[in-house]
Amino acid sequence: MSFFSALRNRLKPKTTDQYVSGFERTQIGFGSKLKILLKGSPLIDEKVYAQINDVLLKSDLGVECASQLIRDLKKQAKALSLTQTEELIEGLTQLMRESFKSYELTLKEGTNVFLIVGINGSGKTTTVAKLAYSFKAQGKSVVMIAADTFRAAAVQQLQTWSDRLDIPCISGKENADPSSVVVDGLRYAQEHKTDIVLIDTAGRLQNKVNLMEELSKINRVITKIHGSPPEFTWMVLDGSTGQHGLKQAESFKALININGILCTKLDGTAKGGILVALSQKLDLPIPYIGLGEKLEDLVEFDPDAFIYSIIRELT
Ligand SMILES: Nc1nc2c(ncn2[C@@H]2O[C@H](COP(=O)(O)OP(=O)(O)OP(=O)(O)O)[C@@H](O)[C@H]2O)c(=O)[nH]1
Ligand SMILES: [Mg+2]
Repeated sequence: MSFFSALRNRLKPKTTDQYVSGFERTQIGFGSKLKILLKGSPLIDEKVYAQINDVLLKSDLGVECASQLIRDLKKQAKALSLTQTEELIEGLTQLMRESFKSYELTLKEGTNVFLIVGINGSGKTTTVAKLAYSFKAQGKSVVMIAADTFRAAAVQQLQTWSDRLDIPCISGKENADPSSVVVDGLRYAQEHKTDIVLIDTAGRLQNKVNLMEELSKINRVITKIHGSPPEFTWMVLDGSTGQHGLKQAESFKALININGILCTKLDGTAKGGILVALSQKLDLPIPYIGLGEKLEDLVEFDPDAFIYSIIRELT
Protein backbone atom coordinates (compact mmCIF):
# COMPACT_ATOMS: atom_id res chain seq x y z
CA MET A 1 0.00 0.00 0.00
CA SER A 2 1.35 3.46 -0.85
CA PHE A 3 2.11 5.97 1.87
CA PHE A 4 -0.70 8.21 0.61
CA SER A 5 -3.39 5.54 0.78
CA ALA A 6 -2.08 4.32 4.15
CA LEU A 7 -2.31 7.91 5.38
CA ARG A 8 -5.87 8.26 4.10
CA ASN A 9 -6.82 5.00 5.81
CA ARG A 10 -5.32 6.06 9.12
CA LEU A 11 -7.36 9.26 8.98
CA LYS A 12 -10.68 7.68 8.13
CA PRO A 13 -12.22 7.65 11.59
CA LYS A 14 -11.10 11.17 12.34
CA THR A 15 -12.44 14.42 11.12
CA THR A 16 -9.92 16.54 9.28
CA ASP A 17 -12.21 19.46 8.36
CA GLN A 18 -10.58 21.85 10.80
CA TYR A 19 -7.14 20.93 9.53
CA VAL A 20 -8.16 21.22 5.90
CA SER A 21 -9.57 24.74 6.32
CA GLY A 22 -6.88 25.85 8.79
CA PHE A 23 -4.00 24.79 6.56
CA GLU A 24 -5.59 25.97 3.31
CA ARG A 25 -2.90 28.55 2.62
CA THR A 26 -0.06 26.17 3.39
CA GLN A 27 -1.73 23.64 1.11
CA ILE A 28 -1.76 26.17 -1.73
CA GLY A 29 1.96 26.82 -1.24
CA PHE A 30 2.90 23.19 -0.69
CA GLY A 31 0.62 20.46 -2.09
CA SER A 32 -0.56 22.54 -5.07
CA LYS A 33 3.00 23.54 -5.95
CA LEU A 34 4.20 19.94 -5.76
CA LYS A 35 1.33 18.90 -7.98
CA ILE A 36 2.36 21.44 -10.62
CA LEU A 37 5.96 20.23 -10.32
CA LEU A 38 4.84 16.63 -10.75
CA LYS A 39 2.94 17.47 -13.95
CA GLY A 40 5.86 19.42 -15.43
CA SER A 41 8.63 17.02 -14.42
CA PRO A 42 7.40 13.45 -13.98
CA LEU A 43 10.94 12.06 -13.96
CA ILE A 44 13.53 12.74 -11.25
CA ASP A 45 16.47 14.99 -12.14
CA GLU A 46 18.56 17.61 -10.29
CA LYS A 47 16.06 20.33 -11.21
CA VAL A 48 13.30 18.44 -9.42
CA TYR A 49 15.31 18.45 -6.18
CA ALA A 50 15.94 22.18 -6.54
CA GLN A 51 12.23 22.81 -7.07
CA ILE A 52 11.24 20.66 -4.10
CA ASN A 53 13.75 22.57 -1.99
CA ASP A 54 12.15 25.81 -3.13
CA VAL A 55 8.67 24.59 -2.12
CA LEU A 56 10.00 23.54 1.30
CA LEU A 57 11.59 26.94 1.89
CA LYS A 58 8.43 28.80 0.86
CA SER A 59 6.44 26.73 3.39
CA ASP A 60 8.98 27.82 6.02
CA LEU A 61 10.76 24.59 6.83
CA GLY A 62 13.95 26.64 6.92
CA VAL A 63 17.25 26.13 5.09
CA GLU A 64 18.69 23.56 7.47
CA CYS A 65 15.62 21.39 7.71
CA ALA A 66 14.94 21.58 3.95
CA SER A 67 18.57 20.68 3.08
CA GLN A 68 18.45 17.71 5.43
CA LEU A 69 15.22 16.46 3.86
CA ILE A 70 16.69 16.81 0.35
CA ARG A 71 19.81 14.88 1.42
CA ASP A 72 17.67 12.12 2.94
CA LEU A 73 15.50 12.05 -0.18
CA LYS A 74 18.50 11.68 -2.47
CA LYS A 75 19.79 8.83 -0.34
CA GLN A 76 16.40 7.14 -0.43
CA ALA A 77 16.03 7.63 -4.20
CA LYS A 78 19.45 6.07 -4.75
CA ALA A 79 18.87 3.14 -2.41
CA LEU A 80 15.48 2.33 -3.95
CA SER A 81 16.51 3.26 -7.53
CA LEU A 82 13.57 5.66 -7.81
CA THR A 83 12.95 7.30 -11.19
CA GLN A 84 9.51 8.90 -10.79
CA THR A 85 8.95 12.30 -9.20
CA GLU A 86 5.73 10.94 -7.74
CA GLU A 87 7.69 8.39 -5.70
CA LEU A 88 10.01 11.13 -4.55
CA ILE A 89 7.16 13.32 -3.34
CA GLU A 90 5.64 10.38 -1.54
CA GLY A 91 9.01 9.76 0.13
CA LEU A 92 9.23 13.44 1.05
CA THR A 93 5.87 13.55 2.79
CA GLN A 94 6.69 10.30 4.57
CA LEU A 95 9.97 11.78 5.85
CA MET A 96 8.11 14.88 7.00
CA ARG A 97 5.57 12.73 8.82
CA GLU A 98 8.36 10.81 10.55
CA SER A 99 9.82 14.01 11.95
CA PHE A 100 6.97 14.18 14.48
CA LYS A 101 7.11 12.11 17.60
CA SER A 102 3.84 10.83 18.96
CA TYR A 103 2.47 12.58 22.01
CA GLU A 104 -0.31 11.86 24.40
CA LEU A 105 -1.17 14.27 27.16
CA THR A 106 -1.01 12.31 30.40
CA LEU A 107 -2.39 13.97 33.49
CA LYS A 108 -1.29 12.81 36.91
CA GLU A 109 -3.65 12.21 39.83
CA GLY A 110 -4.40 15.42 41.72
CA THR A 111 -3.53 18.88 40.52
CA ASN A 112 -1.69 19.46 37.24
CA VAL A 113 -0.04 22.82 36.75
CA PHE A 114 0.37 24.34 33.30
CA LEU A 115 2.70 27.33 33.00
CA ILE A 116 2.12 29.11 29.72
CA VAL A 117 4.99 31.27 28.47
CA GLY A 118 6.10 32.99 25.30
CA ILE A 119 6.83 36.28 23.63
CA ASN A 120 4.39 39.18 23.34
CA GLY A 121 1.25 38.64 21.34
CA SER A 122 1.92 34.99 20.51
CA GLY A 123 -1.53 33.91 21.74
CA LYS A 124 -0.88 32.90 25.38
CA THR A 125 -4.00 34.34 26.99
CA THR A 126 -6.29 33.07 24.25
CA THR A 127 -4.63 29.66 24.47
CA VAL A 128 -5.13 29.54 28.25
CA ALA A 129 -8.85 30.23 27.69
CA LYS A 130 -9.05 27.58 24.96
CA LEU A 131 -7.30 25.01 27.16
CA ALA A 132 -9.61 25.87 30.07
CA TYR A 133 -12.61 25.38 27.79
CA SER A 134 -11.29 22.04 26.55
CA PHE A 135 -10.45 20.67 30.03
CA LYS A 136 -13.81 21.79 31.39
CA ALA A 137 -15.53 19.99 28.52
CA GLN A 138 -13.63 16.85 29.58
CA GLY A 139 -15.16 17.17 33.03
CA LYS A 140 -12.08 18.54 34.80
CA SER A 141 -12.16 21.30 37.38
CA VAL A 142 -10.07 24.24 36.22
CA VAL A 143 -8.66 27.48 37.62
CA MET A 144 -6.89 30.16 35.62
CA ILE A 145 -4.24 32.42 37.13
CA ALA A 146 -3.69 35.87 35.63
CA ALA A 147 0.04 36.22 36.28
CA ASP A 148 0.42 38.93 33.65
CA THR A 149 0.19 41.84 36.05
CA PHE A 150 1.95 44.44 33.90
CA ARG A 151 -1.16 45.59 32.12
CA ALA A 152 -4.60 46.01 33.68
CA ALA A 153 -6.00 45.03 30.27
CA ALA A 154 -4.23 41.67 30.46
CA VAL A 155 -5.99 40.72 33.69
CA GLN A 156 -9.26 42.01 32.28
CA GLN A 157 -8.79 39.89 29.14
CA LEU A 158 -8.53 36.69 31.18
CA GLN A 159 -11.32 37.81 33.50
CA THR A 160 -13.62 38.22 30.49
CA TRP A 161 -12.84 34.64 29.43
CA SER A 162 -13.40 33.52 33.01
CA ASP A 163 -16.89 35.05 33.02
CA ARG A 164 -17.71 33.62 29.61
CA LEU A 165 -16.49 30.15 30.48
CA ASP A 166 -17.67 30.23 34.08
CA ILE A 167 -14.23 29.14 35.22
CA PRO A 168 -12.58 30.86 38.21
CA CYS A 169 -9.74 33.26 37.57
CA ILE A 170 -7.32 34.33 40.29
CA SER A 171 -5.75 37.74 39.77
CA GLY A 172 -3.89 40.40 41.72
CA LYS A 173 -3.67 44.15 41.52
CA GLU A 174 -1.99 45.83 38.58
CA ASN A 175 1.82 45.63 38.97
CA ALA A 176 1.50 43.06 41.76
CA ASP A 177 4.33 40.53 41.89
CA PRO A 178 3.24 37.78 39.45
CA SER A 179 4.67 35.16 41.82
CA SER A 180 2.34 36.27 44.61
CA VAL A 181 -0.67 35.87 42.29
CA VAL A 182 0.60 32.38 41.43
CA VAL A 183 0.81 31.57 45.15
CA ASP A 184 -2.81 32.72 45.63
CA GLY A 185 -3.94 30.66 42.65
CA LEU A 186 -2.14 27.52 43.81
CA ARG A 187 -3.60 27.87 47.32
CA TYR A 188 -7.05 28.16 45.74
CA ALA A 189 -6.38 24.97 43.76
CA GLN A 190 -5.25 23.16 46.92
CA GLU A 191 -8.33 24.21 48.85
CA HIS A 192 -10.68 23.25 46.04
CA LYS A 193 -8.75 20.16 44.92
CA THR A 194 -8.72 21.59 41.39
CA ASP A 195 -7.56 19.25 38.62
CA ILE A 196 -6.08 21.82 36.27
CA VAL A 197 -4.24 25.07 37.01
CA LEU A 198 -3.53 27.24 33.97
CA ILE A 199 -1.09 30.10 34.52
CA ASP A 200 -1.11 32.93 32.00
CA THR A 201 2.11 34.95 32.02
CA ALA A 202 3.17 38.25 30.52
CA GLY A 203 4.75 38.25 27.08
CA ARG A 204 8.51 38.47 27.27
CA LEU A 205 11.50 38.44 24.99
CA GLN A 206 14.12 35.88 25.86
CA ASN A 207 16.84 38.56 26.04
CA LYS A 208 15.09 40.51 28.82
CA VAL A 209 17.03 39.17 31.78
CA ASN A 210 14.75 40.53 34.52
CA LEU A 211 11.65 39.08 32.86
CA MET A 212 13.29 35.69 32.41
CA GLU A 213 14.36 35.85 36.07
CA GLU A 214 10.71 36.52 36.94
CA LEU A 215 9.81 33.21 35.27
CA SER A 216 12.44 31.44 37.36
CA LYS A 217 10.88 32.97 40.46
CA ILE A 218 7.41 31.78 39.38
CA ASN A 219 8.90 28.33 38.92
CA ARG A 220 10.43 28.43 42.39
CA VAL A 221 7.14 29.35 44.06
CA ILE A 222 5.31 26.65 42.13
CA THR A 223 7.88 24.10 43.30
CA LYS A 224 7.48 25.31 46.88
CA ILE A 225 3.68 25.40 47.04
CA HIS A 226 2.77 22.65 44.59
CA GLY A 227 5.60 20.35 45.70
CA SER A 228 7.09 20.01 42.22
CA PRO A 229 7.83 22.19 39.19
CA PRO A 230 4.90 22.71 36.82
CA GLU A 231 3.96 19.42 35.15
CA PHE A 232 3.67 21.31 31.88
CA THR A 233 5.66 24.36 30.86
CA TRP A 234 4.44 25.13 27.40
CA MET A 235 5.71 27.83 25.13
CA VAL A 236 3.15 29.47 22.86
CA LEU A 237 4.62 30.40 19.51
CA ASP A 238 3.01 32.43 16.74
CA GLY A 239 3.36 30.08 13.76
CA SER A 240 3.09 32.93 11.29
CA THR A 241 6.46 34.26 12.50
CA GLY A 242 8.12 31.21 10.94
CA GLN A 243 11.89 30.85 11.23
CA HIS A 244 12.15 33.96 13.40
CA GLY A 245 9.78 32.37 15.93
CA LEU A 246 11.80 29.16 15.81
CA LYS A 247 14.96 31.08 16.76
CA GLN A 248 13.12 32.68 19.68
CA ALA A 249 11.85 29.30 20.83
CA GLU A 250 15.40 27.92 20.73
CA SER A 251 16.59 30.78 22.96
CA PHE A 252 13.67 30.30 25.35
CA LYS A 253 14.37 26.59 25.57
CA ALA A 254 17.99 27.28 26.47
CA LEU A 255 16.86 29.40 29.42
CA ILE A 256 13.87 27.61 30.88
CA ASN A 257 12.67 24.08 31.06
CA ILE A 258 10.00 23.87 28.36
CA ASN A 259 8.32 20.52 27.71
CA GLY A 260 5.93 21.43 24.91
CA ILE A 261 5.37 23.92 22.11
CA LEU A 262 1.94 25.22 21.21
CA CYS A 263 1.97 26.70 17.75
CA THR A 264 -0.79 29.25 17.10
CA LYS A 265 -2.10 31.30 14.17
CA LEU A 266 -1.41 28.58 11.62
CA ASP A 267 -4.63 29.55 9.90
CA GLY A 268 -4.12 32.38 7.47
CA THR A 269 -0.42 31.70 6.95
CA ALA A 270 1.39 29.71 4.27
CA LYS A 271 4.12 28.94 6.81
CA GLY A 272 2.65 25.69 8.18
CA GLY A 273 5.89 23.87 7.35
CA ILE A 274 7.31 25.52 10.45
CA LEU A 275 5.80 22.62 12.42
CA VAL A 276 8.29 20.23 10.81
CA ALA A 277 11.18 22.55 11.59
CA LEU A 278 9.97 23.05 15.18
CA SER A 279 9.71 19.35 15.77
CA GLN A 280 13.13 18.60 14.28
CA LYS A 281 15.10 21.48 15.74
CA LEU A 282 13.57 21.77 19.20
CA ASP A 283 13.05 18.10 19.86
CA LEU A 284 9.90 18.95 21.82
CA PRO A 285 6.37 17.64 21.40
CA ILE A 286 3.65 19.85 19.93
CA PRO A 287 0.61 18.97 22.04
CA TYR A 288 -1.78 21.50 20.46
CA ILE A 289 -1.95 23.89 17.53
CA GLY A 290 -4.05 27.02 17.02
CA LEU A 291 -6.13 27.13 13.85
CA GLY A 292 -8.26 30.19 14.58
CA GLU A 293 -9.54 32.55 17.21
CA LYS A 294 -12.56 30.59 18.43
CA LEU A 295 -12.47 28.40 21.54
CA GLU A 296 -12.73 25.20 19.48
CA ASP A 297 -9.83 26.28 17.26
CA LEU A 298 -7.15 24.94 19.57
CA VAL A 299 -6.83 21.35 18.44
CA GLU A 300 -4.68 18.44 19.48
CA PHE A 301 -1.83 18.21 17.04
CA ASP A 302 -2.37 15.23 14.77
CA PRO A 303 0.63 14.78 12.44
CA ASP A 304 -1.34 12.55 10.03
CA ALA A 305 -4.10 15.12 9.68
CA PHE A 306 -1.51 17.87 9.21
CA ILE A 307 0.37 16.05 6.44
CA TYR A 308 -2.89 15.04 4.78
CA SER A 309 -4.24 18.59 4.86
CA ILE A 310 -1.18 20.08 3.14
CA ILE A 311 -0.88 17.38 0.43
CA ARG A 312 -4.49 16.45 -0.09
CA GLU A 313 -4.43 17.56 -3.73
CA LEU A 314 -1.83 14.88 -4.36
CA THR A 315 -3.66 11.97 -2.76
N1 LIG B 1 -6.06 33.56 13.70
C1 LIG B 1 -5.66 33.20 14.92
N2 LIG B 1 -5.54 34.14 15.87
C2 LIG B 1 -5.14 33.75 17.09
C3 LIG B 1 -4.81 32.41 17.39
N3 LIG B 1 -4.41 32.36 18.69
C4 LIG B 1 -4.49 33.62 19.16
N4 LIG B 1 -4.92 34.47 18.21
C5 LIG B 1 -5.12 35.93 18.29
O1 LIG B 1 -3.89 36.55 18.57
C6 LIG B 1 -4.12 37.77 19.28
C7 LIG B 1 -3.19 37.82 20.49
O2 LIG B 1 -3.61 36.82 21.39
P1 LIG B 1 -3.35 36.88 22.96
O3 LIG B 1 -3.87 35.62 23.49
O4 LIG B 1 -3.82 38.14 23.54
O5 LIG B 1 -1.76 36.87 22.96
P2 LIG B 1 -0.79 36.95 24.23
O6 LIG B 1 0.38 36.08 23.94
O7 LIG B 1 -1.53 36.69 25.46
O8 LIG B 1 -0.35 38.48 24.17
P3 LIG B 1 0.43 39.31 25.34
O9 LIG B 1 -0.21 38.98 26.62
O10 LIG B 1 0.27 40.74 24.92
O11 LIG B 1 1.86 38.87 25.27
C8 LIG B 1 -5.59 37.78 19.63
O12 LIG B 1 -6.26 38.62 18.74
C9 LIG B 1 -6.02 36.34 19.44
O13 LIG B 1 -7.38 36.20 19.09
C10 LIG B 1 -4.93 31.43 16.35
O14 LIG B 1 -4.65 30.24 16.49
N5 LIG B 1 -5.36 31.89 15.14
MG1 LIG C 1 -1.70 37.77 27.23
